[in-house]
Amino acid sequence: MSPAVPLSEIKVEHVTFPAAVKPPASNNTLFLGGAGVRGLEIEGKFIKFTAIGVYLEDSSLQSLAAKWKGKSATELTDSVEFYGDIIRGPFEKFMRVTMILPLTGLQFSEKVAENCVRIWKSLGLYTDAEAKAIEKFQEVFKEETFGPGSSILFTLSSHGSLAISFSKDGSVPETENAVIENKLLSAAILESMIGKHGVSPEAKQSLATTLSGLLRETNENVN
Ligand code: HCC
Repeated sequence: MSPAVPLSEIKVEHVTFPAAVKPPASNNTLFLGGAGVRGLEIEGKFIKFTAIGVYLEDSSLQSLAAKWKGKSATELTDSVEFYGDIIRGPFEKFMRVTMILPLTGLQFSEKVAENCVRIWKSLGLYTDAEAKAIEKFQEVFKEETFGPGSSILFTLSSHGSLAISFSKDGSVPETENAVIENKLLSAAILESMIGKHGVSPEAKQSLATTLSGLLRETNENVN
């Protein structure tokens, strides 16, 4: 099942997310599910740090249709379970995080690691394997710096491996910089973006709007 409506790019601040992308470490073209800003409240001011785009494999629609077809964007936005089904669904996901402000690899990876560990602990899932995976994750970012417009790319395979790539602009490189084989880490990174306490409520909202529409369009096309 393919997205049956013409998809469009999404602009977040000055950052453009194209409607479709072929991620590194994947042979598929994924569609843009949603995008939004990730900001932080600093001294009473909302500072926009990054723009996050979430892409999904076409087969996600088939996978999500049974439970979520016919739901409004608002119903989807309000459902923790809906985002859980995206996060843990058996299809590829790809996320592009593009800098609005400069960040060091250390700053970025510490924030992500903090969120992942919090998620695991809340689920009672934090074992040695995850501690090692997050250590490896932080290692990958240690020497990197990210100027405005540069991107961090995450490809989550359907079996749960995580490919990490870097790009100096919005472009998507052919090959990945590192692969970490840890399904819980893959899930936690996406969860930290669009899960219950996800860092980008705007991306969550955008996903719900896109998917509500796309799932509606699948009505006539189910096998
Ligand atoms: C995630 C994915 C992306 C971010 C995140 C968690 C992110 C980080 C921005 O936090 C950021 C902003 C200010 C800092 C450090 C990081 O975009 O000092 O799962």
